[in-house]
This record gives sequence, structure tokens and C-alpha cells, in this order.
Amino acid sequence: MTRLVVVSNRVPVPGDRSPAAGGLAIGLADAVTAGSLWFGWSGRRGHTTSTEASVTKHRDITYATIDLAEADYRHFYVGFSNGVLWPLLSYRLGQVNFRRADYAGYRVVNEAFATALRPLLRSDDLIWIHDYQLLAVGHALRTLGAEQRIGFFLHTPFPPPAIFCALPRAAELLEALCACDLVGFHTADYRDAFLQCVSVLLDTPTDADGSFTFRGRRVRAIVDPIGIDVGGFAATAARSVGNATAQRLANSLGGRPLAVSADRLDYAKGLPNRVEALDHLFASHPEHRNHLIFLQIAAPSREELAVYRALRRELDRTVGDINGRYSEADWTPVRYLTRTVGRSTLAAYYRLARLGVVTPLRDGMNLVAKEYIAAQNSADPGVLILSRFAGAAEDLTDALIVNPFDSEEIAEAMHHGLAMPLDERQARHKSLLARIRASFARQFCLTFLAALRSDGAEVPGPKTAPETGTPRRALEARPPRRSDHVAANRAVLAMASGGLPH
Ligand code: ADQ
Repeated sequence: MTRLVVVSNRVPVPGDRSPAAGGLAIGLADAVTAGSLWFGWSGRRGHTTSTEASVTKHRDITYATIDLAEADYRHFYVGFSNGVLWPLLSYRLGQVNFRRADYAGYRVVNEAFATALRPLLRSDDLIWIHDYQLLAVGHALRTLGAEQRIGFFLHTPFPPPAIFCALPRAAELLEALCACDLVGFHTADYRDAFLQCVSVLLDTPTDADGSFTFRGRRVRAIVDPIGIDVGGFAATAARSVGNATAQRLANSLGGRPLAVSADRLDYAKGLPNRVEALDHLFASHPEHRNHLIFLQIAAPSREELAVYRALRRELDRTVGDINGRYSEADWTPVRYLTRTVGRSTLAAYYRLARLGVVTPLRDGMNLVAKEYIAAQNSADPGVLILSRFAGAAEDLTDALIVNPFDSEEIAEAMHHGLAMPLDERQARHKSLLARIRASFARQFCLTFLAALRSDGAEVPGPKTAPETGTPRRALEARPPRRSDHVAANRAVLAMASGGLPH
């Protein structure tokens, strides 16, 4: 039987210190079934980067990990992945800090992944590589002779050529990615942007179905939005809301409405703008003073990078400023937790909140938006405020959609959400729930693997979403905007050619 091999930067090896809060492990839980192999970095840093994986088995799933040398970790993870690729893919060119040594270290670690994985592979394995840290692993595997079908899923946005080509070596990295047979994205916009980059930077025509031929290989780009286990999360929220921890929060509100946000403490998540929105809200709608309580749960992230430490200081200051100016002796507007909280507690907090405020400046999908919807009590649901620049906004159009760069607009949406009558909240929630049920977690995996298994012609797989019976939408390819990438923009090509390997 064909075996699934998942490759991701971090691997949730049972019994190990678990990776930081993030959507990947949760999103993949349905794919990694008995018999699968999950390969990645152990999270350990030492003197050398392993050439052989350390292998353990748990409940018939094999986990294989390598350690990284401290210097490799610094170049690969801190320097290039999070100092260059993350800001680039999040449209934050000002934060990109490119150094050739970091790029070289990135390629070295991607090659180390391939070297340690190669001997573990069987000829009919399906290989599924995840996220921006591992863009070149497919290419490295091919160099070592791997002929298996290789798929890649990008969990971040993918920017258009005008942004992507600012990356030195952009074309080289794109070429490496095109060693895969299948490349998946959360939204049609990202998929189209990728195809435009292929067309412009690699001078390769793409077809209307998202396929193209590069160096003799047929590559296909698909849209496959990640989802959550809606029923499971809803049940967790309904159950946990009665727990002592959740009840402590509920009792502390004293009947006041709660707004909640939960994010990694990352500049792409738009946290300072969101807190500034409260300033506008209290200034323009004083009835919310001494009333609304805003709970920000911010999980520290990537603290090796100065820009993340600076963000934390900025947020500390902004929250302190708002609390200093608006607090009363018996009311503090912002409760600010810089830590992760357990999933059931988080689910309960979402359920208690009248507003879910999800305002990233850019986000591949954003699972918090979906979790907030799933956690609501349908009889008396809260209101989701959602950034138009989260991938989730493509589908969740019945949320209050805001521009996250406009704090006053976020404030108006908060006011609107707090005043929204029950029947409108119910109608919006019903529609949002139907949307998240139509692209639930399991379908994300099934759709990707069905496309990976096929040779690019017909894509088998679930025709309906088991949770709802609604027709499958994931592969409804919006035709790529070919007009955009027909000979697109010679100026862009000229800029990009600085990074061409030839
Ligand atoms: P992330 O950037 O990590 O994921 P997100 O999709 O919101 O963002 O997933 C975060 C997960 O961590 C959610 O399940 C959330 O509940 C949890 N979480 C967030 N803050 C937390 C906290 N303080 N304590 C506990 N748990 C917390 C990347 C991309 C996203 C994409 C996912 C999946 O950046 O755009 O949606 O991968 O593809």
C-alpha cells in the first residue's frame, strides 16, 4: 500500500516537548494515519547537523527527526526562513534582511533533510512537504535520485511577482520548488500569484488549469484551503465552558461583553493596530468605556529575532498606554496574556466572547477565525471581525470584514458587532458555520493527497464534504489571470534576473 511521508520543519513526536502553537500539526492530524512516516527537525541544536535520522514509532506512525548544528539553525531558521522568507511572503519587504550566508545555510539544511530522508523512502511513497522553511527539499530529493511523487503545501500567502522578485535568488528558489509534482495554496489569489511568478521569473507559460511544464516535469498548482475539525472544536468549546478556568473568566466579566484575540506574537498578525482600535472605540463611542473587556492572548514567537522582541515591547507599551488612560479602579479594558493557553481553555474563551477580533495584516489562512466560529453557541453567537487580508476572508464573507491597517475601521466594526441584534448574529453565524464545514480539516488532506496521487489528469477524491453533504469546492480553480502573466512586465523580469542562477 502507498505510504504517506510528511515532511515539515517541526515534528510533533509524542512524548517530546511539543512544538509551539501553530496550525500545522492540527491541520495534518487526519493525514498522518497508521503506517505513515513524519520527518523533520527534532527541535534540538547541537555541534553538527545529523546526516542520519533518529527514528521512533508510536501507534504505528514512524517519526524520523534530525538535529541541526547551531550555525545551520541560525542561517536556515532564524536568518533566511524567518528573517527573509516569512516577511517576504507576508508582503513586508521592509523587514526582509537578506544575507548570502543565510541563504546558503537554508539550502544546506534543505539538503540535509533530503539526505537523511532519502534512505528511509520506498519507491511508491507519496511525499508531502510543508511550508516555507522547506521550499528546496523537493529539489534536493530529486538531486539524490528520488522519483516518487512529491507535493508541497505553502501555509503562508504567496505574493505577486512585483514583491517576490525583490528576493535575491527568487528565480533559483522558485526553480527548486518546481521539482515537485504538486504545489498547494490556501486561496486562488496565492495560486495565481505563484503561476504569475513562474511565468515571469522562469519564463514558463502556464495553463488555465494551473499546470505547466518545467524542465520536463509536469507541475500542477492547486487551491486547497486548510480547515479545522469543526464538530470536535465545537464540542470542546461547549464542554469546556463549564470548566473552572472558563468560569473564572466568565465570573470576572461581571456581565460585561468580552472581545477575544489569540495569535502568535508576530508583526504579520496586526496586534498593535488592533489595540489602537480600542483607543478609537473608547474615544468615539464612550458607552463602551467601563464596559467592553478585550482579552488578547499572544503566544511569544521567534524571539531570537530583534524585530519580534521590538514588537513585544511595542505591544507592551501600547497596551499599557490604553490601560493607563481608560482604566477605572474596577475595570481594565485590555487583559493581555503573553503565553499559550490550552486548546480547551482557548475554545471556552472563544465561546464566552461576544466579539472575535482577527485582524492580521497578512495571513495564509488563519485558523483562529474558523475556531472562533466553531466555538460559538448557535442560539446566541458572537460576531467575527476579520481582516480582508487573511486567506479565511475569501470564504468567510459574512464576518465583519475590515482593513486591518485602518484602526478606526476596526473600531467601527467592534461597535457594530457589539450592537448587532440577535437575529443578524444568528444569520451570519449560520452562514459562517456552513462555510467552515464545507472546507474542514480532513478534506484538506484528502483533496491534496488525491491530487498528488493522480498524474495531474482527473483528480479523484471526496465528491462531497462528509460534514455537510455540500459539493466539494476546494479544487474549483478560478482560471488564472493569464492576461496578468502573459509576458508579464519585462521590468519585473529584468529585476528578477539578478537572482537567476545562470
Ligand atoms: P499560524 O501563523 O500559526 O499558522 P493560525 O492559522 O492562526 O496561525 O494558527 C494558529 C493556531 O495556534 C490556532 O490553532 C490557534 O488556536 C493557536 N493559537 C494561537 N495563539 C495561541 C495562544 N496564545 N495560545 C494557544 N494557542 C494559540 C500558519 C499560517 C496561517 C495558516 C496556518 C495553517 O501563518 O495563515 O492558517 O499556518 O495553514
